[in-house]
Amino acid sequence: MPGRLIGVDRDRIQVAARRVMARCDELARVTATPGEGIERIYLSPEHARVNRLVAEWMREIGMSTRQDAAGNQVGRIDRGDRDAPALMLGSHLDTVPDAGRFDGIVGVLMALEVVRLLRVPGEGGLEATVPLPFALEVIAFSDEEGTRFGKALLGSSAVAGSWRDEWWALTDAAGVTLREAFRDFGLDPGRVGEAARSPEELVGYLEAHIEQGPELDRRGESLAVVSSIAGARRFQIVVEGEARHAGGTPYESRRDALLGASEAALAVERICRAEHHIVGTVGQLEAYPGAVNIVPGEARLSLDLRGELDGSRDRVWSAISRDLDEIMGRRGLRWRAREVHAAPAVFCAPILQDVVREGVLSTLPAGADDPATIFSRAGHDGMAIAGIADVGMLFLRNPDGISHHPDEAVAAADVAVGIQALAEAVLHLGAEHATGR
Ligand code: HGY
Ligand code: MN
Ligand code: MN
Repeated sequence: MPGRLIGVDRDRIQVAARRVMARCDELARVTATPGEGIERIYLSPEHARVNRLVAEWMREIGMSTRQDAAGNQVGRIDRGDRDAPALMLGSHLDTVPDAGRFDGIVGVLMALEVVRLLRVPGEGGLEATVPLPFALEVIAFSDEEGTRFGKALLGSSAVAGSWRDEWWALTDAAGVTLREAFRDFGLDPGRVGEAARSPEELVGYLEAHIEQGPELDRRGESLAVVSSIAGARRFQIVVEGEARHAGGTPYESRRDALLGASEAALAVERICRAEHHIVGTVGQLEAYPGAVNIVPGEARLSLDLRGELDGSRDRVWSAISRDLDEIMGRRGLRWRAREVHAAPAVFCAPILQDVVREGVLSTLPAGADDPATIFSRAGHDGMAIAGIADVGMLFLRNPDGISHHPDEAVAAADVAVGIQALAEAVLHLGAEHATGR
């Protein structure tokens, strides 16, 4: 089907892309660590500030706005019937520590540009825009990363209605519980259920995101269709040995927890490298009591384990567990693991893969080959939203795949074609719905 975004000249798309890049810079300045990088965590003053900024930008293009009961910022623009289901676009505004300025953020801002392009004449839009048989919503999820409480996808879990009461007791590094943080932010824990959306309210969820991997850069292509999102499991592992004097304790008498944890981290790498599409990462490793002259009696390490398929990922976890039994047994140590996050792999809906593919093709010369279709090793809010709606994703080239790092980058030119592709995808989905697919 030929491109449908008629009446939109390239300059308009370039202006949109420049606005996205400028706003990524503006949002990057809303950080808990000014001068030391970008950090914006769930239920923080920075979270509140970016929600207010994005709400302004939503109203600027005619959207009604609300902050939902879990702190997600939502904008909506109707097409006639105010009760029509909506296509939800968006991504997340929270970050990891010392983050880049595009992970999540660029997807929220691109969604706003798509709404701006697809407004009908009555909303300051284009005469030529094809009417849509559904409303458009943009959501800025509040906690995709899980930086503050360790459990990721809190904002999108609330929207999906999969919030769990056990999460209220989760604590941050300062010992503040999720319940207390909710209240401090001005939210009522007892009303978090009001954020939940029903499947009938949504025709789907479409997210644009940087790839956070090197594939598109290697291919020299701007955009890709996402086939699936890797399933993730996160563990906090404790290794127990015996704290002893660093000088007077002979090696044969030591039960050094840090050395056991270190062997464990190397075992994770060895086992995962031998597998296909499985990655395991130890991102945190701490020794206790943490004095220079004490053999560590305890060590705590995190494990982030992901796989394209849940079954193979879980088999790798069993293999890692067996290896840890051997390591700790040999060293006279004990270990235990607590699972702090789990999200099953999600397959993007074929209809949404198709419209994203059509959208990307609309940005390429006629007769171009199909764009790349790749699976996401990074996690995304779609893993939670898949519980209530079809999920689709569009990837943007991310030079060197650098992400979760200040050097994270995306080219304005790729943002421009990404906006056009996303807008075209929406119009193609509208056409599919209009024909009853
Ligand atoms: O960790 C991830 O994959 C995502 O960036 N939250
Ligand atoms: Mn991230
Ligand atoms: Mn992200």
